[in-house]
Amino acid sequence: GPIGVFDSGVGGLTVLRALQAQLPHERFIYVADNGHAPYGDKSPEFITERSEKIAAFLQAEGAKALVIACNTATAAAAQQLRTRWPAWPIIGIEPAVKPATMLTKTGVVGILATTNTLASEKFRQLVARFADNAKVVVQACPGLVDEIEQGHFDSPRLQSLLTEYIGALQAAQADVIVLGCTHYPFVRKQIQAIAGSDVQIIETGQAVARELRRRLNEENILAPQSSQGMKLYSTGKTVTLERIASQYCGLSQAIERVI
Ligand code: DGN
Repeated sequence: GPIGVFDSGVGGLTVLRALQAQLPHERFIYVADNGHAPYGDKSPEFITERSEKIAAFLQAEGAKALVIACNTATAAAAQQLRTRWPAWPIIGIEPAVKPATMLTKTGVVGILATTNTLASEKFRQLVARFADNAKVVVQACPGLVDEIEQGHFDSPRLQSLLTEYIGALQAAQADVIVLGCTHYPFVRKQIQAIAGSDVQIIETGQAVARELRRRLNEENILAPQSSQGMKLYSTGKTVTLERIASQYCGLSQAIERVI
């Protein structure tokens, strides 16, 4: 079977890129829940309900494993999904706090993520685990996902949001910035330009791909050489999604509207 992947919208495509690169013989099905994006300001209950619905759809499509390519949905729903499908390999994504604390020279790491991710119990526990290694400063980024979801990677609004959010982390002396939302890698260059070349930026797609490979291996369900394929679904408008998928991820197939 294929690997099911979902996000609130285009963000998970940055994870999908990494999954494809590390697992080129796998088939993938991606669901962008852009009919309900952004997740950042929705209630955890709503996000969990959407996540369950999408997971059930991917399960019905025969997905042999599930990747929650969204930090916000992982924080809100991963536990519930694992309870509902205990035998299904489910891989979530969370901000790369640990690697950041190992890289910092100032002793301060900055996390950019959605309001929901930062407010979650899961994130609180993650930070607590590395509290002895470095100081963790967080910055919620309202508005950022909306801009990226619309494909506005160079808009004045995006620039001003980034300037504000990155400025707050730098004022706190952060020298490592963690992209704690899968949408943000689309504007990594813009973030680097504002932060300056002394600041290191960390994203999580590669780590998720390694974890997925480890799980597939462990379960003995890695695909044979021959299988390959990609199916893209959307719960909302497909025009911008198609443009971003093809322009930034080399995925030029038509996107089908579902659930
Ligand atoms: N891409 C999602 C994440 O990683 O948190 C959230 C995007 C959103 O809908 N706010």
